[in-house]
Amino acid sequence: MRAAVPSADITLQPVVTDNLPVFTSLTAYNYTDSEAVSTVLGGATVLYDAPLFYPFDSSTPGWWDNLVADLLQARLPVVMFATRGTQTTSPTDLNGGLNPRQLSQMTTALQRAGATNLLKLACFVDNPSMEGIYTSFHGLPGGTVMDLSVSSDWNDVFWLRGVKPWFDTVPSQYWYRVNNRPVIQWWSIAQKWFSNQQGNTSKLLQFISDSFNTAYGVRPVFIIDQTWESLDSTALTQPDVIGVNDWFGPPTKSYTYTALGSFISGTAVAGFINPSYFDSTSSNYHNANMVIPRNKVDGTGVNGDTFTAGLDAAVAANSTFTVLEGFNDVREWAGLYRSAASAWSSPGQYINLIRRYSDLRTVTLRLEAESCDEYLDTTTGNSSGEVDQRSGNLDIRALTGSGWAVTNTAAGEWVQFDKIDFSPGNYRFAIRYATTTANSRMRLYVDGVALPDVPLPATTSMNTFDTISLGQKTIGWGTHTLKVMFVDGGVDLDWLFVKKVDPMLTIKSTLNGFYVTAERGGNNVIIANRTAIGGWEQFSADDTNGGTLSANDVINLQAHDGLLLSAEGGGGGQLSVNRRRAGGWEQFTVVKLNGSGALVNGDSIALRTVNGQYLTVTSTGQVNCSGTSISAAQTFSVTLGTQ
Ligand SMILES: [Ca+2]
Ligand SMILES: [Ca+2]
Ligand SMILES: [Ca+2]
Repeated sequence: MRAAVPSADITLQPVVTDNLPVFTSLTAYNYTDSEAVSTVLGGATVLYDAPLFYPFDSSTPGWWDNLVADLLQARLPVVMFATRGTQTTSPTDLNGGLNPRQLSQMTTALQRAGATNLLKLACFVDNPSMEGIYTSFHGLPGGTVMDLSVSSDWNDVFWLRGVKPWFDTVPSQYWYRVNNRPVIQWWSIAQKWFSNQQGNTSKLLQFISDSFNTAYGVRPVFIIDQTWESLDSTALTQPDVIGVNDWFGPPTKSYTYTALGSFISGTAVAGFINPSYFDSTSSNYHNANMVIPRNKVDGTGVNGDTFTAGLDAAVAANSTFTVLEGFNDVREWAGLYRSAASAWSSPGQYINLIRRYSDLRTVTLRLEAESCDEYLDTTTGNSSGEVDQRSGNLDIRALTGSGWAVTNTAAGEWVQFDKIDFSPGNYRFAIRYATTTANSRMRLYVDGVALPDVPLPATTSMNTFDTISLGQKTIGWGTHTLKVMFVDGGVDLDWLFVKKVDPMLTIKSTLNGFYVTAERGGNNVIIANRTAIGGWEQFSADDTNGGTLSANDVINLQAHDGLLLSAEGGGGGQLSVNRRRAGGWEQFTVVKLNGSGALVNGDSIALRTVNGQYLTVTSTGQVNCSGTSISAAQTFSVTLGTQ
C-alpha cells in the first residue's frame, strides 16, 4: 500500500507579505470572446495576444475559474477589481461592463476552487465611468462634464451607483484592508470628465467615508490618483487618504512609485498600446507615443523586460502597495494572463514573473496540467470534445464542479512547466490523477533529470481522482523546468503540486535566553529579544544537500517573508535580512555542539558564515556575524517546525 499524500503537501498556503511590497493586479471582467481575440479599428482587423483560455467570456463560470487558477499560480495576495458602477441601484441589476454586482461570480469561483482564504479583493473606482453614470442619471448628453460641487451627486452617482454596489456584492471577509480598513483606490478626476474639483474632492471623499461608515461600520482608506492632488489643494487634507498614485503613461513611463508619508503607492505595466494606435481613422494611428513596448521601454530588450523593470522598481522603492495593470487587459496589450502569443516566451511567462516577486518562500504551488507551457500530444485537436479551454492538440476535459484535466493520454506524452521560480531547498511533488489502469507509470523530470517512475494505483473510475507523490528533490535558487510524463498513458491529470519541505528553524540565544526574530518578518533588524515563537521567529532552513537537516549541513536561511539572511561581506560584520537570491554570503554551516547527525529539538548549534565567522548575539540582543570563535554569544538552542 502506498502512503496517502498528506493534505499539507497539496494545500495552498496564503503568501506571506510581511514587510514586503504588496502586489495587486487591476483586473477587468467585461469580456466577450470575439472582443478578446480581435477587433476592427479603422476598417482593419486587429488581433490581440489571445488568452490561452477560451472562450474568453466573463459571463461564463469557466472564465472565472480560469481567472482564479491564473491568480493562484501568480500567487498574488490581492486582486483589484474595478467598478464602473451600476446604472440603477437595484440589487439585481447586472447590466453594463465592470458592474461590480458581477463580482458575485468571483466569490463563487473562489469557493469552487477552495481558495476563499488565498485572495483578498480591493476596490478600484474607474472615475470616468462615474461621469457616464452622471449623464445617464440626469438624462444629459453624453460627454457632459460632471460638476463635483453638486453634493447630491456624491450620493446618487459615486456612492449609490459607484462604490456601494462593490461592497454590497463582495462579502467583508474578502475586503483587502490596510490597518484593518478596506482600501478604495480612485482613478483620474481630470478636467476631461469633471469640473469644480478645487475644494470639492476632499468633501466628496469625506461623504464617501461617512456613508461607508454608516453602511458597514468602518471607515475605508483611500488611494487617490495624482490628478486629485493637482486639481484640488484640499484633496490630501481628507483624513482617510493614505496614498497617491501617479499611474503610468506611454511612451516611457511604465511604472511610478509615489510616497505620501510612509505609504508608497505604485503602478507597473507589462506593456501598453492605446487602441487608437491601430485605428487608421485616428490621429494617433501608428503614433509611437501611444506605445510602451514589452521589451524595455526603448524596445531594445526581450519580452518581459518592461515588466521586470517595474517589479524591480517596486522593490527598490520599498513600495507599500503596487498595482499591476492589468491582469487581463487584452485590448491594451497590458495583460499578464496566460497567453499563447508567439511574442511571449511561454504561456505562463507573466504569471511566473509576478510570482517571483509575490511569493519569496515558494512554500506551495499548484500547476494546472491543462495550462502547461509545453506539451507532447500525439492526436490532432482536443479529442475530448471539450470546447472551453485552449486551442491546440492537448486533450482537455472539464471536471465535475470546476476546473479541467488533461485526458486521453497516450504512452510517452507529457506536459511541461517552464521557468518556475523556487527558493532554495527541498520540494515534494504530488499529482492529482484518475486512471482505471492499475500500475500506469508516471515520471517527473526536474530540469530534465528524471525521478524514479511511480506506478499509479487505479482509481474507481475516470471521474474519481486521487493523489500520489512523484518524489522529492533538492533544488537551488532560480527558475526550473518541471515535466510530467505519462509513461504508459491512460491517466487523466488535474494538477502537479509542489510543496517545500525544509524545516523551519527557531534559535534561542544561550547568551540572553531569548528567541531570535527577524523583526517585521524580514527587511528589518534581526535581534534576540522574544520570549515566544511566532512566524517571525521561524526561519526556513533551506538544506542544500537535501535529506535531513544535520550537523555540518550548509543552509540558506529565509525569514518569515522569504527574504534571505546575508552575512555582509561573507561574515565579520553585519547580518542583513533583505536578499532575494542565494549566493555565498547567504550560506551558513550548521555547527552542532552536542554531537553529530540529524538536528533535533534542544540541540545546541552555532551558525558559521562562508568566511568562517559565527552568528553572534551582542549585549543589546542584536545579531551580527562578528564572532571568530564559539562561546555563549554564538550558541543557540534549536526548535524545529514545519513550513
Ligand atoms: Ca490531442
Ligand atoms: Ca486542472
Ligand atoms: Ca541535509
